[in-house]
Formats: sequence, C-alpha cells, structure tokens
Amino acid sequence: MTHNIEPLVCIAASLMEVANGRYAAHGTGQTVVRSVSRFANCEPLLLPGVKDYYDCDRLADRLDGLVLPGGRANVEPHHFSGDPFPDDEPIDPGRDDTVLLLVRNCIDKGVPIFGMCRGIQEMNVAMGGSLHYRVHLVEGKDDHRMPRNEDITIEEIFKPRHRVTLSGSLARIAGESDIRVNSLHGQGIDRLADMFAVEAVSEDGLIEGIRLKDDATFTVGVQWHAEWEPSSHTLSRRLFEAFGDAARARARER
Ligand SMILES: [Mn+2]
Repeated sequence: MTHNIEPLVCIAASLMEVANGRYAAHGTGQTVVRSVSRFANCEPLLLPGVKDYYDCDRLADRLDGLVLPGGRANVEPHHFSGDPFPDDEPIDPGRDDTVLLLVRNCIDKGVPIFGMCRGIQEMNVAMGGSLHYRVHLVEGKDDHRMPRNEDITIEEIFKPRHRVTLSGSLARIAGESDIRVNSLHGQGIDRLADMFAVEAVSEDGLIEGIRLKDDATFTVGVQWHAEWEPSSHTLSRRLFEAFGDAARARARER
C-alpha cells in the first residue's frame, strides 16, 4: 500500500515474558497492530518502554500519533501517590516512564493520542489524575475484570461486557449515547485529571471514556478494548478512523 502522507505513529509496547517466562520481550497484541494499520490506516511502529532513555520532547516533535494499548502490568501507584502494590503485582517501569512523559509532551504539541484500557489510565495519571487499585473492591462498583474460567475462548473474553452512556464527541462519533463495550480491567479511573472531560460512564458510575477539553486534534482514551474487531463495533472502528485522520492532518502540517 502506498500513502501520499505517511504519518509516523507509535504504539507503546509492553514488557512481556515469552518462552515460559525465560525470555523478556517488548510487544503488543496483533489486534492492536492490525487495527492501527487497517482501520487508522497508519503504519504501526512499536515503541519499547525503556526507563530514562527517550528524549520525549524531541520524540513528540517527530510523532504524528501515539497509540496506548492495554498491557498486563498496571501503572505503578507512586506516579499518583497511591498505596504501594503488593510484591507480586506485575509492573512495567520502562513503559510507565516512557509513556507518562510522552503523553505530556504529545498533549503539549498537539500530537493525537488514542488510549485503550491501560492507555486511558496512563493518560489520566500522566496529567495528574489517580486510579482505583481494584475497582471491584470499591463500594458500589461492579467487577470489571476479565472472566477467569480456564476453558473460556478468546472470543468470549472480548465480548461486550457492560453498557456505557456516551456524551460529547464520543456520542457524536458513535451516533448514539447508549452502547455496550468490551471493557476488561482491574484498575480504573478514580480522580480525573482536570484537563479531561468525561465522555463515557459505566452503569456503576466508573469513568470509561475521556477526551481532552478544548481538544484541537484527537486526544481520546477509552477503558475498553477498541482494538478487538473494530469491524464489528461501530464506535471502536470510527475511533480508529478518526485517530488516523488526525495523524494524517498532523503529518501534513509537520
Ligand atoms: Mn468497565
């Protein structure tokens, strides 16, 4: 495929264990790569998280878009003055360091950002918000975690789980205000950073979609897995398309 304008879009990679835990790798889901290439129509480049390595100010100057997909590890609580994790909690300090700084620089420079699952949480923490460690332990909140039975298929896991009420740009993009989403998460937004507006809320009152206030480009986070079969979910597909359009607009300007 040839492009007249080739936006430079990075996907934040996560630290992963392969070969039965004997080998560390940086990676992301194939569904993320496919969705960025097919639905955003941008070339997907993986950005490995490396602690204290990137000059994020310079990197953001060269980027046309940033995609923040889910990952197994949660954002470490010292980034938002939360209680320390238990010792066995998976962490990814390289991704935390890289993404939290890069989000601030991208917002500064008007680089489009699309965060999903862990990605919406990173956007919120980067700009001064906080997270619930375990949503299901918060009074009045439901269990949003993925089903744990071992014989469950991957298709079953990524099925829409609960409803969200949309407002603002997400309602406009979806063309409706009440949809079901494949939201699977243990952590969730507690205090929202001031510069974001709430655009999706679950039935138990959890913030599941945010957009930068006075957003001149596309700075959107959703708690669900928009990367999973966007062809079968109108809003998720349109979000990738809108992100791709914003990245192309940035590439033309740059
Ligand atoms: Mn949820």
